[in-house]
Amino acid sequence: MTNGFPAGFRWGVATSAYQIEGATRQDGRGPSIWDTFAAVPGAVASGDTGDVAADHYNRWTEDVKLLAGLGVDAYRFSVSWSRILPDGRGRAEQRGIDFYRRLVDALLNNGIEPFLTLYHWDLPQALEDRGGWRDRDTAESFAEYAAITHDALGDVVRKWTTLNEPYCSSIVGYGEGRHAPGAQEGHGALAAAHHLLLGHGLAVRAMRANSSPGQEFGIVLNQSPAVPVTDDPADVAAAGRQDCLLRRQFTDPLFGSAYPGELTSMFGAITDFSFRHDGDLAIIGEPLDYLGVNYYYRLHVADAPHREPEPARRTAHDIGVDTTRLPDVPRTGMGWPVEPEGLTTTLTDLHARYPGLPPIYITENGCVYPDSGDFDDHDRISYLRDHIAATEAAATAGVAVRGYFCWSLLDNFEWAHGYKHRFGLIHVDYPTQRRTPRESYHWYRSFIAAARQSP
Ligand code: IFM
Repeated sequence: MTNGFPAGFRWGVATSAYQIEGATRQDGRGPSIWDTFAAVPGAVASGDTGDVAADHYNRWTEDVKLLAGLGVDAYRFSVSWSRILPDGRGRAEQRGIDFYRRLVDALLNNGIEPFLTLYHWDLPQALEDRGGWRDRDTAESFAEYAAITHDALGDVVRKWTTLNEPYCSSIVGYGEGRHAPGAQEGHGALAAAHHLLLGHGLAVRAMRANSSPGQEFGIVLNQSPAVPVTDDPADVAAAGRQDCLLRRQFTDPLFGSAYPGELTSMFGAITDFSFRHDGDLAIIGEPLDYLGVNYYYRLHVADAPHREPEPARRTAHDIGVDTTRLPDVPRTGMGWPVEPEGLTTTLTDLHARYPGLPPIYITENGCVYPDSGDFDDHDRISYLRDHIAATEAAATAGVAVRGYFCWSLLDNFEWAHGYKHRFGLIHVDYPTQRRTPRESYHWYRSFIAAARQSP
């Protein structure tokens, strides 16, 4: 095979704590907003919860063996804040810290580099009870948690990611209410987005102040670029609003030193942005060593009338966009359009838009298809192959891409969808917790081995 990837390119897989660990009441872990949300009737499909998930907390040694068998260079996982600080701040739980140390030690013993994410959506419930991400104090608490975790694991972990997909934690969690904490607020969602970014900047500063040479700090953003369904100016403007809410609300302050002006104008009745304080943008714009990009699909956007009668509640589902008019292309089992070229343009567009953008890792990419039951997931193999090629095309075009992480190592709790959708290279039989590598696991292993061989 030809290889357009730079030397040292990292091949990996990714997971997150709440989606795989289970053991939600073990070893002093405190409740998180996802424990609370999943217990609300109707919030998660089939009443599923993360209580057991893939029981990774108790089966991590087997999972590290599977990682080693896959031959990956790196493993991206997240730490559960409420395992380390059961009340969100204050008293630390040593048993939680010890769990992650054992995991990291085992990864390193197998030559696998740990990529640690501090926040993958599981805010301690105690902090939500005090206002959650609507509240500026939560940003300060996050920086404290980051500093404590960094103190505990900084000698063995070099890659430190603050947040995973702050769009989902803010707009989906506090605006649409499809994710924990299940709020449907306009102002609260935008305040949450700002406080997540602020917490990120404060955390980077706190960790960097205590860092050793070779440590790197970054953030992971979901990138679903918005494409207008026609060249009608109304559709083009709608795609612009969608992109502003999902992408530029985060990338502009992180890499462009300002919020997009459109963000304040497109919500009409929301006029109170006093949660943004002087000096916040300098903290948010703290230089980063890498950007993680999660790419699954493009959004196809048409103009639509506002659906909420109450303008003060306007949020993601009420910025006057319709994202249901999909093109005639193959779709995954979740109905997501398969458009690998969207990954290439996402990367080249970021590169062009933000001079000084740090190097990029593709920190998530993957898919679900109906389970055939025989572990022969050839559709997933095609999806991965085409998206890896799309990543390579961006690298060849001059984008600094440093690695690719497939989502996900194991089948897991897919948030509001529960266990229905299976993203894993490895099948998990939930009643027995038996792990069975799918064909895609074997394909990815061979692919990585061949990529390492080729010049
Ligand atoms: O499972 C999620 C993950 O937690 C965040 N990014 C998207 C994945 C698939 O929906």
